[in-house]
Parts: sequence; C-alpha cells; structure tokens
Amino acid sequence: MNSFREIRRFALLASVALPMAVTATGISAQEKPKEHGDTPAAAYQPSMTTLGQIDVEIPGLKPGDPVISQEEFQAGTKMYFERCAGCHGVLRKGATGKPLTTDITRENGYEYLRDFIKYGSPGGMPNWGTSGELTDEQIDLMARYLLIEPPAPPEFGMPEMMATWKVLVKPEDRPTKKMNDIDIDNLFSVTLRDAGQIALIDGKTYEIHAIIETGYAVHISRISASGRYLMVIGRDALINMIDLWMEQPATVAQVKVGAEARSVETSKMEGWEDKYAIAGSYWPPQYVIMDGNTLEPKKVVSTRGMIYDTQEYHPEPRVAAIIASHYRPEFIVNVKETGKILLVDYSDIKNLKVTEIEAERFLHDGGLDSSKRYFLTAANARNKIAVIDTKEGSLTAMVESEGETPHPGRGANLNHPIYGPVWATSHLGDETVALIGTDPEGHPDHAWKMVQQLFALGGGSLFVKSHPTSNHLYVDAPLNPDAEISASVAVFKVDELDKEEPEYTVLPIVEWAGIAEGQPRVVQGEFNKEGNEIWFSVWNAKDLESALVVVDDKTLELKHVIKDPRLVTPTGKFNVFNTRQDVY
Ligand code: DHE
Repeated sequence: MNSFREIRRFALLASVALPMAVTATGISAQEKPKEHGDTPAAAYQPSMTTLGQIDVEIPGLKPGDPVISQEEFQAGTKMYFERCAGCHGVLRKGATGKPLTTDITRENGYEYLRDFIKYGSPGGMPNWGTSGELTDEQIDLMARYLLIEPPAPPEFGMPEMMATWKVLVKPEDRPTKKMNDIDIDNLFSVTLRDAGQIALIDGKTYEIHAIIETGYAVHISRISASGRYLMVIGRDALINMIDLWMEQPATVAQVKVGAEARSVETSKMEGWEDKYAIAGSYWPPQYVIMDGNTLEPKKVVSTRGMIYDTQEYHPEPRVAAIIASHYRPEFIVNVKETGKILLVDYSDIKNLKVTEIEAERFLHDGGLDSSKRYFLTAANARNKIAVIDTKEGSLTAMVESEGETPHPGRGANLNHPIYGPVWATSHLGDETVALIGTDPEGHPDHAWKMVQQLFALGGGSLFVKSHPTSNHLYVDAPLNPDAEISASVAVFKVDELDKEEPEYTVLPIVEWAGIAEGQPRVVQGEFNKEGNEIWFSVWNAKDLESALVVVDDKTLELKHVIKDPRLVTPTGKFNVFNTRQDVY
C-alpha cells in the first residue's frame, strides 16, 4: 500500500483533491459510501490557482457579518479559488457543486458550514477535514468566509489583453522558409506542467531540440494548420506562439487572454489555414479570436448567458474544449455550465455569426471521428456524449456513455470488426470504455449508439489513444488510487473486439521507466507521425525523476525511455502531424 505522504504528494502535484486510498484518519476509501466525493471523478475538478493569487478586498461588510481581517479574507479567497471554485463557481452561484451565495450560507449558519466542510456529504462534497486536507483553523476560516459576500475577480477585456500582447519577432522579420533540419511533422511538444515550460522532442532521435518557457502550470499545445506555429496555453491564460521554422524554434508572440484558461486552437478550414487562433477562458467566461500570425486579439466574446434547458442566467459559464472544423470556417466551442456548443463562424468576425447548439451541461473535452465530420464531446458530469455534425452545423445525437464521468481527451478512432468506425472514451469514475458507432452511412443501425462496453484497468482514466495504422486501443488510469494501476496502461487488440469479453494486455510503463522513487502516474499516450510507436508520460512529483516511455506499437514492447533532468512533470504530448491533422 502506498504511504499517505506519497498519495498526498500526488494530489498536490495533480492539483486535485486527495484521491482517498487511505486518509489521515486511517479510514479506507472502501468504507465510505460509493457516491462520496473522494472518487477520482469528484477529485478531478478545476483548481483556480491563478485567480487565487489576485488581491481582493472585503466587499462592503453589513451589520452581523462575521469578523474577518483583510489578511484572513485574502487567505480565504485563495483557498476558495484553489479548492472550491471548480465546483461551486468563482461567484459561488453553483456549477457541479451547490450554490454558496450568502442567502443560503447565512440561512444554514456557521456550524453547519464548518461541519459540512469537515465531514463532506454523500452528495459529492469531499471531506476536507477528516481527510487531512484542511486543518480545523482553515475550516473555521472557510466557514466564516462563506458567510460574507464573494469578491468578484476583475474582468479581462480588450484593454487588459492589449497590455499583455507582445510580438517578439515581427512576421516580416521571421524566416520565409524552414531554417532548421528538424522533421517538424514528427516533433512532439511535451507539457512540462510544473516547470511552466514545453519540451520540443524529436520523434525519431528522441533528442530534446528546445525547452521553451510558457505560462503557469502549462496545459495544452495545438498546431497551426500549416504545421509552422505551435500555440501553447498556460492555466494563467498566457499563450505562447512558437515559430518552428526558426533555426532555433522560439516564441514569436505572446498574449494573456484572461486569468484562468484551458484551451487554444487555430483555424483549419481550407483557405483559412493559420489565419486565426482562438482561446477560451474559465475566468472571465469568454473566448477571444486572435490573428493567427501575431496573436493580436481581435474579438472578445462573453459566454455569460442562459443555461440551455432551464433558461436561467449563469454568470460564469467556462469555456472548455475548442476544436476547428475542417468543413466550415468555424470554431466549435464547448461552454461548460450552460451546456451549449457554439459554432463560431470566423469568415467575417466584424459581423460574427454564432450558431448556438443545445447540448448538455458540463461539457468538457472531445474530438473528431475518423471522417473528421463529427465532433464527439463529453458532458462529463452528465455521463453523456454530444455528437455535432460539423458539416451541417447541428446536433446529431446525445449518447449515454453508460459509465461514470466520461473523459475522452480527444478520444480514439478504431475500425471495429463488427461495427465499423467507432470512437472510444474511457471514464474517470469506473473502468469502462464506451465504443460509439460513427458511421451513419456504412453502419446506420449502429451509428450514435454505444455499441460495446470494454472493461479496462480501473477508474481514474483520463485518456484513450489509437492510430489509423494501429491494431491497438490504449487506455490509461493515472488518477486511480492503486499505484500499480496508475503506473500501467491497458491495451486492447482492435481485431479481437468481436470476442464476447475482449481481454487486454497490461504494459507496466513505470517499471519500464526504471523509476522507483515517488508514485509516478502514467498519462496520455500519443503516437508518432508514422503510427508505429506510442509515447507515454511517467509523471512524477516536481522534485523527482520523470520520464517518457516509448512503446513499439506492433510488438507492445519497450522501445526507448527518454530521461533528462529537464523533463520536469511531463504530462500532455502533442505530435505536430497528428495534432494538426486530428489523427487519433
Ligand atoms: Fe486538462 C485537455 C480542462 C486537469 C492534461 N483539459 C483539457 C481540455 C480541458 C481541460 C477543457 C480540453 C482542451 C481542448 O481540447 O481545447 N484539465 C482541465 C481542467 O479543468 C482540469 C480538470 C483541472 C484544472 O484545474 O485544470 C484539468 N488536465 C488536467 C490535469 O491534471 C492533466 C492530467 C495534467 C496537466 O498537464 O495539467 C491534464 N488536459 C490535459 C491534456 C489535455 C487536456 C494532456 C489534452 C488532451 C488531448 O489529447 O488533446
């Protein structure tokens, strides 16, 4: 059994609440009600760490407000943004968690709040006190803090963006042809999360070509349609635009688009390649369209508005995944809390046309099917997958994933021996993998239905991966509390999926990496351009050794281990070709 210290270290590393294999009080997770908030799914909630760093003042106190000093209020705000805002909302109006506005908190009173925070609830509230995550003093502060009006963090509109916008190398001063001998299409951009950097690693020689400074707790990379510009976004909403044609690839433009953000994408429609970039923010709730050559912000659009079904106002609907259509000059934007998928037409941004599709609340991540026509995306707290026809611009289906909290990343496309083209997602809350039929013409009876459910290693899975040339489906489980499971990957053979209970092979990735210290997690497989090898991150604590493990896709044997002191907390990996062509 892993020590509590190690588990806690990972919880901090992952910015998620404690995955509860063993708590400080020694109570095992198995003794708690299943629906208790300490499952990997409940724990995997946004942490607004950047917002937590802003200075706030106590909103005008009213008679009867609890006594709180400015210092305590600042500490309470930081704790609230880091731990609570992901579920209860920055403005405390509720999201996956209940609203905590003062009309409610005052009605319930100090003792109720204190005990709720300490012991949690079967409805999903983690037991912050008994798990050892928060001390009694911190809980006392949080209970008092919640009785006071919440502070509203500052907005971040065009003037604030322009103040951060930097063009480090002007377009006219950039090379007119590729100046290096790097095989750009087979380059991997690797997130070095806690270092706030990315590593550019050669897909053939495994050489690190460059380490580039990026935003705080850097999150994802996306590539411009031409393959020249790499866009990287940090959780602090800082975007770095890196020119891969330069002799030494480097940042040529930068802009900060908000206080908290997770997504960036570029225009991919024929005729619009490299023209625009877009980024979505958690705070303020908005997206911004930028010039694809310079990152100059052009248009900022708020996502505040009505929830798709109840048509009640939501003050902070966060922007989650954004994907570029290959069929229309449109960005497809997931708006979490209102459950709307926006098709943002970038052909005329002065007269912006946005198609608003009613989907489901709590939209998170997703990707395209193998034809690139359909976008499949998880409304993860609703256990549903929305299917958008990017050619027609409409909702095609809502599919139950029949597992708890689907988390596909971009998903994986397979050619199933019975059902033809299918798209796969794994789940955070259980070991199931849902295969959904995606071929309405060739396999109309199976399209937009869950055609098969596979059983992989366990809950806590974040990403699945395959490749058109591969006979394998890889399923990770980095947030599983069992160290052996989170250190491994399950692999299904695609041509054996017609068996009644398809079996999987387990790849002991951490063991292959030869890392004994810490409790590293294996996360996010990514194929090289050719599709004959898949890379996994062995994600350890910041001060411990991490690695990338390269697996031979044909033999499922270890091919190579990339280790380097500069590889600090590697997580996401983005192969240039596969990312720009949406191959997964
Ligand atoms: Fe991510 C994608 C949000 C935590 C690694 N993550 C995404 C996307 C969103 C998102 C909205 C889709 C972007 C897109 O396609 O445009 N992630 C969040 C969170 O809100 C959350 C849960 C908590 C937080 O505070 O940020 C979160 N994510 C994590 C991690 O802890 C991970 C595992 C490690 C890390 O580097 O931070 C992580 N997220 C990733 C990766 C992708 C991603 C690797 C891209 C997957 C892909 O294949 O495209």
